[in-house]
Amino acid sequence: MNELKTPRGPGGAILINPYRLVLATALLAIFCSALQERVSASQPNIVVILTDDQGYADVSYNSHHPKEVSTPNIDKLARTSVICTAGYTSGHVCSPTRAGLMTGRYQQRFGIYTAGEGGSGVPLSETFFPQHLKKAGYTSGAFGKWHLGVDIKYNALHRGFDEFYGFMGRGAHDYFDLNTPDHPIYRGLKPIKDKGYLTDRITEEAVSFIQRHKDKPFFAYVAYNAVHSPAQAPAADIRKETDDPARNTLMAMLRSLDAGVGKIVDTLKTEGVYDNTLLFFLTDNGGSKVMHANNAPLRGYKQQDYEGGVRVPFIVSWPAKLKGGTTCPAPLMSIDILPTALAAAGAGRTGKLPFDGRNILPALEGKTDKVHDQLYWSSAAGKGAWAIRAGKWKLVGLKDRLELFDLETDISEAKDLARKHPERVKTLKQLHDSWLDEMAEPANGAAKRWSADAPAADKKNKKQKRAEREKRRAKRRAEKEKPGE
Ligand SMILES: [Ca+2]
Repeated sequence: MNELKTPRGPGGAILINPYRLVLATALLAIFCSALQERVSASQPNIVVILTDDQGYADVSYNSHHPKEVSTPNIDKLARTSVICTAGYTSGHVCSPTRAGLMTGRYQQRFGIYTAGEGGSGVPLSETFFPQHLKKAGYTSGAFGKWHLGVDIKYNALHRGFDEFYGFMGRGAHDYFDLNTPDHPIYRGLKPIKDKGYLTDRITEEAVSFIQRHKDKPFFAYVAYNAVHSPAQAPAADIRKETDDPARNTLMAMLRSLDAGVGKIVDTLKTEGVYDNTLLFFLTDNGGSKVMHANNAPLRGYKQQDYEGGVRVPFIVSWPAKLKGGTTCPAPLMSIDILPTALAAAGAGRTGKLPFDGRNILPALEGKTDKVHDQLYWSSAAGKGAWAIRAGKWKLVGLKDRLELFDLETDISEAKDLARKHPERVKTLKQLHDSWLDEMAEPANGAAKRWSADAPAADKKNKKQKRAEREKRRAKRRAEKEKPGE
């Protein structure tokens, strides 16, 4: 039997053949490079499609949808996805949910309880979604509504995104006037003049991003402002589907949105990256009453902590890993998306701020039916609205009124069981109080908790606001009447 003998020099020192060393180094480099490629090839792309104020029943995969609702593209996606039947948002209005989604944390941890606070800017000390993905080699693009700070220092490009097309500060934007100097569309850090129907433009930009970055892992955050107000759709798309003209316009807006989702999914397929894309589709809060949305079978609307304000259409697709055509009943939340994406990408967290969100992949795979012990909501003292869900129980607080619901038997929150279960009410309220104690003070200086003294201050505030509104209206009227303008 031959023995491999290691060549040795005087004193037994191992002699290294320089040619072999070069060869070994080269082989190691090739091996590492192949390994790197394998790692990046296995890293899924991440796509988050966030719609705005869309009703729970304004997707036709929901069996409760009214007959005028038709979302074939969203339905097609849902059929090959995991439908999260208890998917919630961490806010009941636009900006707070976005702040939670971008950080994987309850937005109340950094003082965001209301749309005004989030729209004024999320503290720069918070780490955003794409900043966590950066080290793992992801290229990130944000498209559509930002609503996380109007000042340029809060622009998506300063929060880890490599590309941004959309509007920054407010919750709403005109769908046709894309050339408004006081509320511009941005490309990156620069305001631009654009034209088209905003829903279609957001789709086109997202599609272009996917096409340009398909060869390496990417993160596309597609935040449609549809179907938020104003109620505007291309005239040719508005049909007399119901006796409610507002609802007819909403349906036309929904059609453009659904077509956009279809184009994004088709692009992923055409480019051959669909199977290894982890895609989340959800809306940012419950359907809006003002826009005549339908949240059946849920109670309430946007701006409320009843299910109609926070339980939303929520689906997750990742054909390479998740069995489609299934449902996940575990209560989960929009703050879970970031930790889940990092787990899927095999990426570590950047910075030290702890997440409140959890990796929901085990729940999506059906390995567990529990993600959180409790879910919490609070919009601080202004409205005095808060809620907690623990298992099947939900306690909804509105000023000094407390209502308890059993969501397993009463998804519509029709039967208040607070009197029947006072001990459970007490326990849930204590849990919520402890959670709220941990949260930061509201950024706008308001109190965290509603108190009986607040209404007087509220009334005064409302009166003052009404007077200011009147003053602004009068000023606009005067300006309109100026000759030659
Ligand atoms: Ca919204």
